[in-house]
Amino acid sequence: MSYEDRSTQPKKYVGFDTITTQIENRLLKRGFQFNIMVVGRSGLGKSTLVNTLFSSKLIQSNGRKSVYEPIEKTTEIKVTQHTLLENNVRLNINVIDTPGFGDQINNEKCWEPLVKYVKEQHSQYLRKELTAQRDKFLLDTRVHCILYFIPPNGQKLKQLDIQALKKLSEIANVVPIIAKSDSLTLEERDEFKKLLQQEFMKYNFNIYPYDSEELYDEERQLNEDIKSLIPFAVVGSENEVEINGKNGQEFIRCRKTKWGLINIEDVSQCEFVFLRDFLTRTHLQDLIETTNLTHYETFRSKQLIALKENASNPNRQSQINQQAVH
Ligand SMILES: Nc1nc2c(ncn2[C@@H]2O[C@H](COP(=O)(O)OP(=O)(O)OP(=O)(O)O)[C@@H](O)[C@H]2O)c(=O)[nH]1
Ligand SMILES: [Mg+2]
Repeated sequence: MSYEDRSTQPKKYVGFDTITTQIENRLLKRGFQFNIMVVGRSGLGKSTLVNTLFSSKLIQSNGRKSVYEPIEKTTEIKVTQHTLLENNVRLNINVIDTPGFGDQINNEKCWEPLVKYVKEQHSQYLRKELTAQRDKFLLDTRVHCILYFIPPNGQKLKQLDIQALKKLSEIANVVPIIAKSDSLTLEERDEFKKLLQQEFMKYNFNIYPYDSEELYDEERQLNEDIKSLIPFAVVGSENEVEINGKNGQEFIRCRKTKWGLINIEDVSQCEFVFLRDFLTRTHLQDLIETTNLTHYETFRSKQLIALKENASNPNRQSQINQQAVH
């Protein structure tokens, strides 16, 4: 509103109705930081899917420079940074790719390095927060979302996945997905989804999104809809194929097989688009906020209580630091 316009307003006009624009401008300038981790058994298409999710709008990255570079087996936790820019909104994304489970002779507790990684990021953030002269904006490396890949075998969860899902959902927002769902028929996919939803209830996993009394009615409804879709049945592909579409020649992202094309952007073929919308359109801010207000807060208060209790006993300080990552 211009100053001239204000003179015509009733006298009591203060101008705080512009607060949303002010906040928006500030947030847009700063940009958003979103950290997403992919986890699951070996060879389920984790690396492919994250590249499918974010590569199309990528303007800067320290990962692979082109889709023609082959995806290699992931052997260590690897963070790649991407910056997406859409309508002046800057989104900084860290993708944390992790080695697949289940390749070792002894696969017991193979999720432990991942739990340790998540807790370490919390611990680093807490340390930064507690320094006397902390930075104005703390670099946020906390994991905001874990995509958990489940093999498309139509069976109940195996012990390894049960343990991993349990441990990870206690400390971060976990979103399970059915990997490589092109190997299931549509009926099999629906059956499997129902079975997995029952399994999540049976084992009482804390699957994101969570129920909260603070939600507005529309948000609650949206979460109910999302819950009925989880685990999203996805297909990943980095390749684009030129087809004769409605609007002439167009490129679609798909998997080309001997018997035809799987258009991964087509919701009648897989739920990749639902997952992408959920992550980038409807729940991005909530994933970041829930990490801060729920998961990090739990970690923080545990640590601070432990610090207080042990303040009189300096010998135990080193034990606290160790507890932070176990
Ligand atoms: N059929 C099918 N194959 C897929 C899909 N996504 C990936 N693949 C293929 O599966 C193989 C493994 O893909 P990756 O993305 O390397 O799998 P990963 O989970 O990162 O593997 P690790 O790093 O070894 O754990 C590749 O040949 C991919 O082309 C999918 O949705 N459907
Ligand atoms: Mg990989």
